[in-house]
Amino acid sequence: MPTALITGITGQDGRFLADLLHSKGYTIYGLMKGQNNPKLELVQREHPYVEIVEGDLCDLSSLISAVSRVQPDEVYNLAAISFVAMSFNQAELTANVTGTGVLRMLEAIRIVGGSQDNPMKFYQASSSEMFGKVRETPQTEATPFYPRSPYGCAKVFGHDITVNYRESYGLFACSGILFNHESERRGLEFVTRKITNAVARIKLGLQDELVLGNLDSKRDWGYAGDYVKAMWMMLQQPEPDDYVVATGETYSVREFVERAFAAAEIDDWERYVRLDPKFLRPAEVDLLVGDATKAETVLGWKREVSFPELVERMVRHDLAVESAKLS
Ligand code: NAP
Ligand code: G4F
Repeated sequence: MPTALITGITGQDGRFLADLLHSKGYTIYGLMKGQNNPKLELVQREHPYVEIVEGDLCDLSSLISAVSRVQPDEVYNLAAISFVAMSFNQAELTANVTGTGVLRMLEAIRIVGGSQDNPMKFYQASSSEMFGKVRETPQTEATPFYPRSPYGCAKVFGHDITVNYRESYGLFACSGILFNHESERRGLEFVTRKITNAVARIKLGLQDELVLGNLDSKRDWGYAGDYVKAMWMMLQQPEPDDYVVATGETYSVREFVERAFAAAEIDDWERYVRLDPKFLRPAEVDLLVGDATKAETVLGWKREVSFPELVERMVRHDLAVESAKLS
C-alpha cells in the first residue's frame, strides 16, 4: 500500500486526511514541529496509526531528512500559519511558513526525488483567500487572484511555485484551491467554531456573550471531512492539475450566527452578540463563493454535508463537550 507524508498533522485537515488514508490502508507519517508539541498527545491518542516525524517548514534540512526517511508516494502539504487575522500581526512569519515553506517542501521532494516509475506526488493546500477582492463571481480555477492579507499573499506564492515546479521539473504537483471548510475539529480562533462553542456555553449558562467583528462578510462554507476526499482524488489522477473545491453556496457570518443559536433553541440571539472593532481586519474579504464544476466532473467529487447540517453538527458537538466538562 502507498505511504503518505502529511504536514500539518495536528491541524483540522491533517487529522481528517489521516483518517481517510488510514481507511484506505495507507502507511501514514505526520510531520510535527517543536520540541514538546502540546498536540502530540491528541494525535497519538486519536490517530495511533500515524507515525510522527520531526520537521519544520522553516527548516529545509529537516524536510529533506523527513522525505528521505519516509520515502513517501504522496506528500500532502497542509502545514501553514492558517489564521488570516494573525497573518496581519505576524506577516513575516506567515510569508516564511505559509509561502516559502511550500518552496522548501518542493525542494526537499526534488532533491530526494522518487523513482521515475514511482514519482513522489505533491498536494498543496491553496486557498480561496487568494481570490480576496474577487474579480468575478463565482470563483473558478481561471479567476485572477487579488489577495487581501499577508496570508493570502503567501498562499498565492505557494500556489504559483507549485505550478512552477510542475512545469519546470515535471513534478506531479497539484494545488487544491479550497474554500472555507469547518468541523468539530476546527480551531477555536476561527469564526465558525468560536460561534458554536460560545452558543453551547451560553446555552449551558457558562458564558453570557459572544463578541465578534464583521457579521456581513460571506463565505462558502463546507465540511472538512468532504474536502479531504478531494485532496486524495487529485493525486489519483493520471495528470497533475489544480482544482477549486467549494459548495457553490454562500452565507454571511450573521446567518451562521442565527443558525447556530437556532440549533441550540435560543431565539433572541441578538441579546447575546456584541460587536468589537478589535476583531475587524485591516482589509476584509467580503464575499467568497466557488464553482467546483471541474472537481465534480473530472474527480467525481461531491460534497455530502449541507450548510444547515454543518452548523447543527458543530453545535451538537460543542454542547456535548461543554456538558461533559460540567459532570
Ligand atoms: P490548521 O488547523 O490551522 O493547521 C495548521 C497546521 O500547520 C498545524 O498542524 C500546525 O502545527 C502546522 N504548522 C504551522 N506552522 C508550521 C511549521 N512551521 N512547520 C510545520 N508545521 C507547521 O489548518 P487547517 O484548517 O487544517 O488547514 C490546512 C491547510 O489548508 C492550511 O495550509 C490552510 O492554510 C489551508 N486551507 C484551509 C482552509 C480551511 O477552511 N480550513 C481553506 C483553504 C486552505 P502546530 O499544531 O504544531 O502549530
Ligand atoms: O473564520 P475566519 O477567521 O476564516 P477566514 O478568514 O475566511 O479564513 C479561513 O478560510 C480560508 C479559506 O477561504 C483559509 F484559507 C484560512 O486558512 C482560514 O481557514 O473568518 C471568517 C470571516 C471573516 O470575514 C472575519 O472577518 O468571519 C469574520 N469574523 C467576524 N468576527 C471573524 C470574527 N473571524 C474570526 N476569526 N473571529 C471573529 O470574532
